[in-house]
Amino acid sequence: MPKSIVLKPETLLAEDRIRFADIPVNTYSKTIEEERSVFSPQDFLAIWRDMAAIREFEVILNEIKTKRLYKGIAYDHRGPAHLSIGQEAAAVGMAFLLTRDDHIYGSHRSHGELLAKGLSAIRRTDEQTLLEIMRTYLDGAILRPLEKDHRGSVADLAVKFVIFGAFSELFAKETGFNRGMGGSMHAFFTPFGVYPNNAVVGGSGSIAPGAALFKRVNRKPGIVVANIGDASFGCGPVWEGLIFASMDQYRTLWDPELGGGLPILFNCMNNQYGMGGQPMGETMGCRFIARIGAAVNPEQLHAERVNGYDPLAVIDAFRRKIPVLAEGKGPALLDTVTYRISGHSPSDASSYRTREEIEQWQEADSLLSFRDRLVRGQVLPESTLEETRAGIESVVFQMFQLAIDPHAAPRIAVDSDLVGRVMFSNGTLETCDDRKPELLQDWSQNVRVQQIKGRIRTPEADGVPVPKTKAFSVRDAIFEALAHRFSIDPTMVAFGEENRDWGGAFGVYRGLTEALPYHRLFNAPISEAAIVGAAVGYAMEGGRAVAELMYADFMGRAGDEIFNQLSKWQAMSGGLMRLPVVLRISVGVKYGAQHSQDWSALVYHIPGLKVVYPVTPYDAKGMMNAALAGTDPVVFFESQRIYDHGEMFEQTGVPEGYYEVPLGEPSIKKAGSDLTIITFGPALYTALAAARTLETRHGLSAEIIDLRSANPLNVEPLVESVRKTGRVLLTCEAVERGCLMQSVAANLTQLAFDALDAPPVVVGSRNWITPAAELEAMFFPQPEWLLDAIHERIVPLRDYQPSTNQTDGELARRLRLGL
Ligand SMILES: Cc1ncc(C[n+]2csc(CCOP(=O)(O)OP(=O)(O)O)c2C)c(N)n1
Ligand SMILES: [Mg+2]
Repeated sequence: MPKSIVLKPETLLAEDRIRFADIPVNTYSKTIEEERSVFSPQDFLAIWRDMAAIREFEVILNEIKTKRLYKGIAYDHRGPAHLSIGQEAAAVGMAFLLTRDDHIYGSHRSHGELLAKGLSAIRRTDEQTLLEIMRTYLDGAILRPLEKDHRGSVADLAVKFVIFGAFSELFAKETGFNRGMGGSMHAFFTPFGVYPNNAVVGGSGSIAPGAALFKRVNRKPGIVVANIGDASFGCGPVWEGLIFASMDQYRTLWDPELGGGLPILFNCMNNQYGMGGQPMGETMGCRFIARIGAAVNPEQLHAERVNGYDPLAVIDAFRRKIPVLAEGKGPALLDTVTYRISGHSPSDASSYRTREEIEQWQEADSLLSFRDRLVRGQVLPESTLEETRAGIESVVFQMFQLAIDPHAAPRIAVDSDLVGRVMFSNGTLETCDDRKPELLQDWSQNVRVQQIKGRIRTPEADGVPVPKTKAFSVRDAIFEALAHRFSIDPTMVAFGEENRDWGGAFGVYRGLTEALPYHRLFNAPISEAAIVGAAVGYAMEGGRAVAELMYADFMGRAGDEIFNQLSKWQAMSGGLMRLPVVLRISVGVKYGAQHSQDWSALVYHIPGLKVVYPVTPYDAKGMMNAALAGTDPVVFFESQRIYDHGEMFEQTGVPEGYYEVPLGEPSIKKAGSDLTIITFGPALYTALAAARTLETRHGLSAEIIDLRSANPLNVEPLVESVRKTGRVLLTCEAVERGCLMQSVAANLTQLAFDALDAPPVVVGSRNWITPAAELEAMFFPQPEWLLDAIHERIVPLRDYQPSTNQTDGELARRLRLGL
């Protein structure tokens, strides 16, 4: 809580009532006559055409999925197709007023939204810009097959481009918007403001607020729309996203010049069903999604329910909500009622609903009713409407044929390393924007910087080891790297729980509160999913974000955001997106079962994440510098055990200036010849203690190598060391079963088998809960465990009496018991 907000008992304990305002439900009632003064005949025709385009697109997919045939053209589409037949008016209504600066995020059922937004963007973009976008996007790969036979306007060409790019993406073609790497559920096209769609339902709920944050912090125009299904409002990340997006601080504590509340509209595409579950009446109790607004803030998120079967009602709602967001009064929530006439997927037998129900919605079909209204209101003659419909249907059909043509639209080459090439962007980016970074003070005036100045950066001073109280610590090292990048990159923001006045839960950010304005460093709600999701959205829009989880044990709360979002979007975008996000995760000790776990193996297992765990000040600063200069997501583990540690290895000390330690290079912390000990995390210090005993009492010289980075990892120095010593022990503080050292051990067995005198041995923590602080020595690897394991399983030590059981037999016994 910032000191500027003073809490008084007389206010907080005073009697009062919470009052709610009415939430409008389907209150749109304009006649077509009234709307004629708002829309031109071209507008009406455009709405109609876009709805017809989406319908045809989805009908084709439905036919080829169910019959593998459409109008005599055979095609077998193996991937998914979650269709939105019935939802066209909701999609077109949503997109109609949006500009290219307005960005939409969606779900697995967003073909319609993608097309609607694309077609709407074309209408709002001049020919020159359209041509430029089409010519430069993927170096013209989507445009080329369309250009040669095209007769007509640039806008017409762009319409083909959108439909062809979408079909191609679904069919995993090189001409897809994301080179076929995203597919049906993830396709997007940012030049027209279509941002990632998410197959993990509700995924956009936590990501889109980060996009809106980017717009506010970097003063970018436009709003963000998060299109989310009705059933997905049951997802935790959606709730977290709502809370994150509606924090008071945007309006109470941030510089008013930034514009206030986040410009985001949560738009529920309320098609009445999940897959088969029915949110209203069965799986949820709110009856109206719009009601949720009343729970979030006093403005009730300006929520209302609108008739999503009428495109004009939806457009009317957007026309009223956009200024609300522009005025900084966001976020907003729309509950757009529609109906999915199609099955969840083409294989859906609709066993959860009656035929009569579907028929009633078919009768109320938004295309038919809109056409009838236009005809009856004498806005446009039926013949014009039908001609337009036939025209766009023919374009959609042509684009389908072109997208399945292996010459015009080749399949992405499955035998190449295409996927491998886009897993990481591996770039260097000094700054994401060239604006002057906003700082509140000169660093020389900063109290933390002044404190650090007095600290000793070398292992020894005057010939004696530097005491912790005087040492430049791991905590200081991370601070220095962050301060450096904050001074260079104006887009860089850091957020998480207790990040600001508290100074970060473990003091890394101390001093930054005074140096940075609120919008560059802020406290987030206890919403781990939204913290990581927002960092993803922020980076998708072009910024650099540092998100923090207070304990590794909380990764589960942000599981999807770490495992499916942060890790995957660079590759799922076909390499078009960079995600410069550093996710700082502190690893606890002394706090028991749910606050003292090293979960590095979880992220190590997930492709698409760089995973590092530096444990010396020199490495921490150099690796944080490298992470913050890069363009990939980096999960940066920090051990609470060693935040205070000074430098023990770099004799010349930790440089005051900028330097990088490349991610992926292990570091030999102690040279040796008889045995290699590989460590990850603070186990380095345990290994050092063990190595001292080995040397002084047993005459064995151990080489100690700190991995520092688990992924990527250059194994060459490890192999070289093992080839020299013939023996290797690997240790870390994660529980032994499935820890990432097991993979490293397996790799070394593979790569240096012939040089090994004994199998690689892994010593981790016990496969238990982390017990109380007083009992931790039973749980975390101790120096004597390492000695015992070496003695029992690698090389017998002379005159040695083990104090713990580290034998093969004990290992087998524990495995049998699951312990
Ligand atoms: C986190 C997650 N849980 C479950 C699913 C499986 N699933 C796919 S679509 C769907 C229904 C989603 O319903 P809703 O949010 O209303 O969107 P709609 O499909 O109706 O557009 C489910 C449960 C998923 N993709 N992601
Ligand atoms: Mg639904």
